[in-house]
Amino acid sequence: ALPHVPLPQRRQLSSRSDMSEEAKRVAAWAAVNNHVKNNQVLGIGSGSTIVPAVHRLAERVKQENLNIVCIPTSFQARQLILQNGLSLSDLDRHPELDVAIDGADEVDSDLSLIKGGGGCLTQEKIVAGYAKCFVVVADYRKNSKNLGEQWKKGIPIEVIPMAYVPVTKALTRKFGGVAELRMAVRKAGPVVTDNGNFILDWKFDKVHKWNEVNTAIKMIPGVVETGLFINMASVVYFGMEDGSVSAR
Ligand code: ABF
Repeated sequence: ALPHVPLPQRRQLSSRSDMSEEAKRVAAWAAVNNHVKNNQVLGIGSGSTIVPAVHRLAERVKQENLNIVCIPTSFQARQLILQNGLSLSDLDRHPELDVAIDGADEVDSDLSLIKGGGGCLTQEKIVAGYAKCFVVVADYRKNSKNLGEQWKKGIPIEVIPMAYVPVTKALTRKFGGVAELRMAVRKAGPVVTDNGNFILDWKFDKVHKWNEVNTAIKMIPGVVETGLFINMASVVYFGMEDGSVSAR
């Protein structure tokens, strides 16, 4: 059984954005309180929900004098680890992780995830894939019955730059929908990932068997990784509107 650590006091919330920040915070606290133990190697995800998780982790490391090594999933995660005084390492030295904690763009009833809205899907999938336990933290807005109900921006697919046009064609010919090259703010050029690649956002037009589609997309030459995380999450903590946490 997981050790129970009480959650922080709830604050008075005024706006909707306060509410979702608080929802992220309680989910993040629940994940760190319940899954982090001494002498672990931890994967640190990307996005905004991971920020309070890293703050809570740093607090626990300090208060409880924990020996924790952190493996980042992005440049952002690396900065967060360093700024919070945590110990930074890599998969060369720690190829097996105890726990990876990360956010998601959408979570369905089978714990299938869409990730990669922040463009870090490849490193996130690698880190989660080598962790014994993959813990997802999200606010209530990410919870859906079927993939695509909440997240309207499409499934991110990381591609090798020279292949983005043929991959777009092959993807939509095979599976329908529309795939758009993700552009940087002000559309000055494409978003370039931490791995030097581009992102296609695939807006699918029907419900697929996601496991099969994920495997098939990965077979398209030029595709590096997809933002479909199927059968990977061990548990998801949703921070709810009322400040409670619901685990699935
Ligand atoms: C990462 O950050 C990504 O996979 C996902 O796209 C995003 C979630 O961000 P947030 O926590 O800000 O909603 O986890």
